[in-house]
Amino acid sequence: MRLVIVSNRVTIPDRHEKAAAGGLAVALREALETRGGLWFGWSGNVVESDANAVRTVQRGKVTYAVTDLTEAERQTYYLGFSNRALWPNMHYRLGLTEFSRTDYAGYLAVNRRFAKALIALLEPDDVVWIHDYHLIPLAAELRRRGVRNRIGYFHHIPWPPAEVFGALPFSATLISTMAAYDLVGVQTVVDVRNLVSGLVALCGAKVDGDHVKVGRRETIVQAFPIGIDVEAFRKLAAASERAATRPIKTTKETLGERKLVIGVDRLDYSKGIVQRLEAFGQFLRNHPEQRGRVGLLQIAPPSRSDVPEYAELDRQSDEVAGRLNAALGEFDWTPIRVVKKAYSRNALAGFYRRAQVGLVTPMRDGMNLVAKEYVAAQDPADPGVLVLSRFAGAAQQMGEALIVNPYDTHEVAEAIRTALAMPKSERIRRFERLYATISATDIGWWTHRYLQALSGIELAGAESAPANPQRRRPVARKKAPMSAVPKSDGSNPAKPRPKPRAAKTTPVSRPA
Ligand code: ADQ
Repeated sequence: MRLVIVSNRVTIPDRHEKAAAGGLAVALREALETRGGLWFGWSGNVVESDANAVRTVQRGKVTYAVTDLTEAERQTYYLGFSNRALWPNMHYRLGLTEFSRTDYAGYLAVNRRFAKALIALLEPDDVVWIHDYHLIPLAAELRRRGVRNRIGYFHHIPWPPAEVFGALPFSATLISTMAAYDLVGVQTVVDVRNLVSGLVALCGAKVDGDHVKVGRRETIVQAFPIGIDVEAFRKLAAASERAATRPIKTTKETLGERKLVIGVDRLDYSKGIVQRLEAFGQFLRNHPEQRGRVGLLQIAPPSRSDVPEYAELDRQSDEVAGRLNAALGEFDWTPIRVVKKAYSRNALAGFYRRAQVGLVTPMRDGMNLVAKEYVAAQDPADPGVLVLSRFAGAAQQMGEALIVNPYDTHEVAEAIRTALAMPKSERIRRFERLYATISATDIGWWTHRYLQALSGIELAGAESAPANPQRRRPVARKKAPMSAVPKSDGSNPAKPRPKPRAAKTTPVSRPA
């Protein structure tokens, strides 16, 4: 069984590139290397016209197959519908949602083009794992062309309630394409509830446990909270104590005895960066004795700068940081430093370890890996405190953090104060529980659990067309598992597979 991963962007590693520690891309690469497989998606390149060509590159047991986008496709599929309509809608931001029919048509057209290109590469018993909101209708496009392979989807961002998702034009059509997947994974039980009730409200789905039937197709919806490579991150952070790299050495020198509060996010309005800066200002106003004794380092590399809402956020964060620094700073102390750069994982691990407070306050987030990275990087003998938004998926697993409402500036300001004053014994107690949770649900656990669930599904409702019509290979019959064709050694590995067990969800400590 070969694994095929499809994601919006594919980065082909250099031949001798050492994998960076942790990270989703690395985990998926490892899953592919273990099983052998293919990774398909956009190269990141934009061409004037005719982007149909697919380039393949072999790296060990993994084939990377990439295609370019035309400028029109980048505008409509990527910047337009994916990032100006779906992204804000799915982060509950109706006011920021910009829908256009041209963008939606472009989104569907790229999904169709990806489906056609992928079919030419598929083998009958491939297991296909599609990632994220750019590619929601991809399985439906594959099914329409007769693909019967096992296809799973993982949704990395929140799924909003039906009332919110339903405000998006064509929402019923789009959500109904979810039924083309055999397994739909989302981050939390709240997202499961929202997606399933959306399927019921918008397209009359019938629900039986985690099985959801739309018309003749049935899918399974479950929560798979994503994790990080905790052990790798812990090691990087511990090694940073000895490292003499410039950012870490300089942070040490410039901080002196001062305490550090850290925020690390892509510059994105969902991350609540502006609100966080305001909360830090509020904290300094509420507690003037803290002035000169603590600083906020906000690391926020720009992303999606071609989208107007992101350019506006960039301007706004500069404006707020400048205003607060001018109002509260001293000649020898700048309260807020905003650094708009991406750092290596080594440097990030070092920054996290030096920070007494990790301030992770998104207005809404699928999971938020920074919360987990911050905990993994702490010194177990003297750990810092995580302040975490209740609207991050991570809050459902990480109840021992100081959980806050990011819309309440005063509450966040007071949580910063509580974190800075927290006795060591309590910091250790909270840290140990958080660390145990993120270790037990790390990235290896997540990948394994998802793929196990996907390969355990008894296929149903597939049409009786060949897996790859172009190639005319033999395929399994309806309801038979894909590997039902006996192997050349005479064995038949495909006894009917059990229906997947509702995978256990991780402890839910509070609703998001
Ligand atoms: P993102 O929105 O990108 O991911 P997040 O989960 O926090 O959000 O992951 C960001 C990653 O980028 C982290 O690994 C972080 O270390 C890294 N990063 C951030 N700033 C950086 C910097 N300045 N330099 C280097 N690295 C930086 C989406 C969803 C999330 C979901 C993830 C995974 O929006 O909700 O948790 O996918 O499913």
